[in-house]
Order: sequence, then structure tokens, then C-alpha cells
Amino acid sequence: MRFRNAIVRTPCRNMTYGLTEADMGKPDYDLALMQHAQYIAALKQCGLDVLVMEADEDFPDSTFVEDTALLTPACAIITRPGAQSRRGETASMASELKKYFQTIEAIQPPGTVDAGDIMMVGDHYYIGLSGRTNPSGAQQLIRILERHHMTASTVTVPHALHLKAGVAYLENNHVVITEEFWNQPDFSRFTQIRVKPEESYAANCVWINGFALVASGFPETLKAIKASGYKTISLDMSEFQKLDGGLSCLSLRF
Ligand code: CIR
Repeated sequence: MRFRNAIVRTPCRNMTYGLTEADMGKPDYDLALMQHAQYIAALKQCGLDVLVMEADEDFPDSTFVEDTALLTPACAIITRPGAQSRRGETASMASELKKYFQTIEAIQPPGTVDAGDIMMVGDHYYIGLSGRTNPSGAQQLIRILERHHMTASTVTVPHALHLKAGVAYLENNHVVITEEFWNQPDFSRFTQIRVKPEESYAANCVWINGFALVASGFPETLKAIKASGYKTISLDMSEFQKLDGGLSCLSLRF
């Protein structure tokens, strides 16, 4: 598979009021902007055309665009984020997506879905049931995907904020995976690159066109991903980690 495009959104100054359970202090806005610019450069290095949406001060978490939509080869699906403060992020994303997608579907109340809970493996989608994605949202998503000739199944997320905070698909049947999911039967068919508990943040990495983007500062995970044959790009994510955000959260790739 090949990705051609990405959508990102510049962090807003109000990001310091973003949702977090990390207890790592407030993000430094200027440093976050620099890290975001490096992230965009990495997407371009992977061959993507990058659309950069303007910062939106009304939504502190709006730089985490991944949660607002699921993009598939057949359609875009606008989510209904689980956190009330993030619900309004989808409107501007939906208008951007109209430029790229003819078919746009949407999750309806009482369903909630954060697309950080959805891991794509070919034309199958694993949907994490988490604090953000509820059974109604997951069932709606399954029905939409099936209508477009794709398949999906649910996975319980016991602790992580989102499914993809704990497991990332790197193509070639490989997943990078935290202890929370090591023995989860759904993921036993994959070759597992197991992340040590002290490096669990690094499990949220991203495969793009043969490259693996990996958060810097987690040497064991980086070594293991390289040893599995991937070309890697390391990115400093410190200011986004303070808001529980990882590499995948910062873009929609399609
Ligand atoms: C939130 O709690 O919603 C944001 N502070 C972080 C969202 C991270 N998104 C993701 O993992 N897909």
C-alpha cells in the first residue's frame, strides 16, 4: 500500500489547556511548533503531500487530527470524539475532506469514536473499545465499513487512552505492541515487536511508504524496529507526549 497525502493542523496556543492525564507539565508552545514542523518534514520525506490546516484556538486538542476521521480507500468517516471538548473539531475537518473524498459518512449519537482507536490492517479495521470509543460508535463504524466491502472487529482497550497508544501496524505482518496487548488473541497472528513497559510511549509509531516514524528517546524500541528491517525516522515528541498525544495522532494519512 502507498500513502500519498496527509492532513495536519498547526498546534494552537491554547494547547496548554489540552486534555491530559500524563502529569508531565504544560507543553512549551514554541517547542511544540518546532516539533510539529519537523513532523511535517518527515511526512514529506516519506513522499506525502501535506495539507496544513490553520491552528484553531477554540479547540485545545485540535492538533491531534487523527481522532476526527477514519480515511479509507472507499470513503471518509467523520467521527464523533469521545471527549465533549473535542466534538467541534470535526466540522472543519469534514470541509477539508470534501476536497479529497466523494463519499463522506459520519458517526451519529449516541455513538462516540476517536480514530486513534482504529488500526488499519489491509482492508480490516481493529476498533478499540476505550474510554473514548463506545459500543454504539464501534457498531456504526462496522456497518459503514461493511457497506463499503471492508471488515472490522472490536478489541477491548483496558488501560491505554486509545488502541493505537498500545499497538501500531507496520505492514509486513509486524506490530509494535505494549505489554497490555501482548497476549490479546487478536494480535497473536502478527510478528510482535514487544515494547518494554518503560518505553511504552514509543509503541505509537507510524508506517508510511516503507519508513517507520518513531518517537526519539526510546532506544530499545528503535533498535528492535531497525532490527526488523525498517528504515526509521526519529522525532522528538516531548511536547505532545505531555498531552497524551503520539506520532499517529498528529496526522491523517491516505
Ligand atoms: C486527548 O486526550 O484527546 C488529547 N490530549 C490526545 C489525543 C491523542 N490522540 C490519539 O492518540 N490519537
